[in-house]
Amino acid sequence: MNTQMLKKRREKLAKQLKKDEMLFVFAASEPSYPHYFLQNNNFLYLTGLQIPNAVLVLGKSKDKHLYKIFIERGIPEREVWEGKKMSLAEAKQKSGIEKVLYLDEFERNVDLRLNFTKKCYLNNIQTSLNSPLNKEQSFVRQIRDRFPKILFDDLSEIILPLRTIKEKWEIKQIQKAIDITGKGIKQIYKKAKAGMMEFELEAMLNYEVTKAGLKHLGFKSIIAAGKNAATLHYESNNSKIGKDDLVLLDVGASCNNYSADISRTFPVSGKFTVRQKAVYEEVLNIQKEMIKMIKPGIGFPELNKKTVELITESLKRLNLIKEDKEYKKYYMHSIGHHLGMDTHDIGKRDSVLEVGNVITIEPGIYIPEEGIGVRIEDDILVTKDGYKNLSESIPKEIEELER
Ligand SMILES: [Mn+2]
Repeated sequence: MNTQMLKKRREKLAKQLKKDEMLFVFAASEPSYPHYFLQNNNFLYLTGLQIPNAVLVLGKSKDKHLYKIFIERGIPEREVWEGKKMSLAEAKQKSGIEKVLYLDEFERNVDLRLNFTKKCYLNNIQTSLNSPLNKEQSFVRQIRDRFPKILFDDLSEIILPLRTIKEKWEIKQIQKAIDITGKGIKQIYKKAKAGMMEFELEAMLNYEVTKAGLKHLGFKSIIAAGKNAATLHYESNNSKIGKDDLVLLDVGASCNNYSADISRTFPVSGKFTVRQKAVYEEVLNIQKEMIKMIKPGIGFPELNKKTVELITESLKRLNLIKEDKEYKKYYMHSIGHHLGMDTHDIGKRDSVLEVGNVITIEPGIYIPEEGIGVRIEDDILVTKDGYKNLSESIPKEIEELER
């Protein structure tokens, strides 16, 4: 990540701030085992820094923008155990932000500005009613108690238009994540056998991904054999694969926090049954139809409507339903979502596609009573003339899957 790119992002974001507005972006906290450190995506997007606990502050007074970043101060006695903290100079050099200070100076610094601030934007302030307050929400509370006139808003309101349009560098990261995910999927196609546990397939993927140089996946893999594939977010991956099972993979490696999101469904025996093939063909045809519709200006509502029409026809051909409205029994999600640093990337569900968006197209048909679940998902870049399928090279044709 070069600092020029980071500066441009910050400037674009800052432009949306009005006079006497401030913006706080908190880095992720240090996790404890078994979790690994995963930077907050908005913080990473704006600073390029992979350090915990830091805070980016952006302010606007008159016509001037002020950028500051606060980082942890290293304590020599602890650094013997935990390793060195990032220095002020290194944080400055990596982020391109001139003013880097230590976190113990944060409150005094911010206090001065809060006195004449009208509105603050923060990340992570929208959660759910029964979850404990996170650090951003505690900070909002701290401010609100002392400066009750200040308004608050979620950062996603103003960062969303930036993050949904991918820069060249970002597309490269997504492409790399996809290609490496593809390697893993191809290994699974080759090595999967009836009698294996689903988590063995998961291990094959993890191995390929780490061997190819990516440290982790973008989300918990779904490896679902037979009837498990009809559970949409099946993540336990803990069943034995039966000899005639279809196996549904919904997986994605992560490259610099950019995630792939690929689904493939294949017969573990190397041969579809007649019924499985019929269902698979329907889903594959729908997926291809839907991908062809991708172009700037088309919206998710329109894509969803068309998908439902096509799925309804398919379900009738498969003798699963008679009435149109019954389709919900066998197809219960939407056609896709924005993809990027978050697997289900920020981007509104009713958004209209623009050049530079990356989205998933993932129709599926799930028939629990027959132990069949099929989903096929590709990652699609919206281009000036239509689209580019970034995951085209990962086999999904029937002849490619049968061996
Ligand atoms: Mn997806």
